[in-house]
Amino acid sequence: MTGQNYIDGQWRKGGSVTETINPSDLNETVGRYADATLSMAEEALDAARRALPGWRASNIQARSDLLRKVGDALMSEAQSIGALLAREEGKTLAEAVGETVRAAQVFHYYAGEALRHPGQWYPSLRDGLNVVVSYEPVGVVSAITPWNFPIAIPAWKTAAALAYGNTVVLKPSEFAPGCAVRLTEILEQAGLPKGVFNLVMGDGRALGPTLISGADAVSFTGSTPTGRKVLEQAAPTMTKVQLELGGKNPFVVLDDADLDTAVSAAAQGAWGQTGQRCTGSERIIVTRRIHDAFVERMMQAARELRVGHALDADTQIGPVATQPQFAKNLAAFASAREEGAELAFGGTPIEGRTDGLYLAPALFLNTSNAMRLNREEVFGPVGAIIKVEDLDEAIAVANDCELALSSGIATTNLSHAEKFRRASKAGVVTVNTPTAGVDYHVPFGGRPPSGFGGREQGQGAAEFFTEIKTSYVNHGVM
Ligand code: UN1
Repeated sequence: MTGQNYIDGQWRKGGSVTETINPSDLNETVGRYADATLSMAEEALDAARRALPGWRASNIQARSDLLRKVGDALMSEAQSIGALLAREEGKTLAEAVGETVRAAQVFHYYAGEALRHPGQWYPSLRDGLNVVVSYEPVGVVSAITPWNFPIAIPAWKTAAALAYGNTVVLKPSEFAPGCAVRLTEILEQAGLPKGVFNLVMGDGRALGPTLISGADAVSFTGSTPTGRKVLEQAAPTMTKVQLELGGKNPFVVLDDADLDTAVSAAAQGAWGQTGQRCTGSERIIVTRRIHDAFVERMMQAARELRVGHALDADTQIGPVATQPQFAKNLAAFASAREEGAELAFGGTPIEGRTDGLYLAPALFLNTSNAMRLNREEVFGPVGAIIKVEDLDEAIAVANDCELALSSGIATTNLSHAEKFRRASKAGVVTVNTPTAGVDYHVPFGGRPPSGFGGREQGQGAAEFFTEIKTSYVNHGVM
């Protein structure tokens, strides 16, 4: 796989080249991508700015048809894009194909939303006037995306921005830009006018400030510390900001839970997709009477999970995506043990059939919220059990955390579920289902510092990617 930057309808070489490595097999280079220079990022923003008047005025049926075509192409290429995704990022082929299908569905959804974009009419307080509230494009959008969902997140930022009449500069993660290149090829083939969508690749620290100050809006997904920097960099130009950031998500298991449901949701939440989701369940809060039975079943689930090469048919947990992340996970586990957490399973590198970043899913017991393990996001396959007495203590422990993205509960008691749902301070709450895994037609995101500046997806996207115009019209008719 090779990839270049795409600026004003032209494929462009950059200053240097970044290579990506297959985390399932460190001896395999997956892609070679041209890094954009700062002046290329500026050119991309200028191209998006020039293309804006035409795109914002474009016919909504034509816009919708184009987004549908992109969705169709993503759907028909889901196997090959999924295979590239699995090779470059390391999630299993099933997860990767599923993610590509999701990206296709997102384009189809926004093909409909482009047509279904209402405004409001109000009678005025003043005789002879009425008021029209309409929603206009924000303008030039910079989308800065992470490596963990390298096709879904570029898709849901790009499709939404385009549907509401904005132009886009996408900067994917330098660790997995391949899918963004494929998406760009598809957008080009669908006939998007030049400049409406641009791709620049490279290091976010170098390109970020330009992409933020030169855009009207920036939609960023990544860590909370980086999100804070994005917000600071957006302040002087007052660039509109949408931040989807870290999680340290609690999953509560009550005495009255159905054990199968609880174990499957907790295991999927903690270890699914190698734990590399901001919505993963890292803190598993379990009431005393079910604790031992639950732990025994979680140990069994961990033992049965097959960790291996992302492309092997029987693999359930792929490798850790990058070497720096692998080292960070091991350091976090070592520090957890130093502060007294009991490592009951995994947490150590394992051998695979190839030289990959394989890590056995980790389960810690006897942990508490006071530990760093339960305060700082670990972007890896880890669940830490916190034993509590009852629902009230579970709620207190769940909410006792700076981050507030998602939270979940396993219970068969409707009132317990409702009490938790109301008390949780997270932006997403799940009942008897994992804290990770979200629908695209409803808002997604967390409260600060897990998120800032409005939700993504569903109605959230319509709000972020538009600006309100309130028009008072004196029609003179009494
Ligand atoms: C999911 O849980 O399916 O980076 C989506 C992330 C989130 C998306 C999670 N922005 O993990």
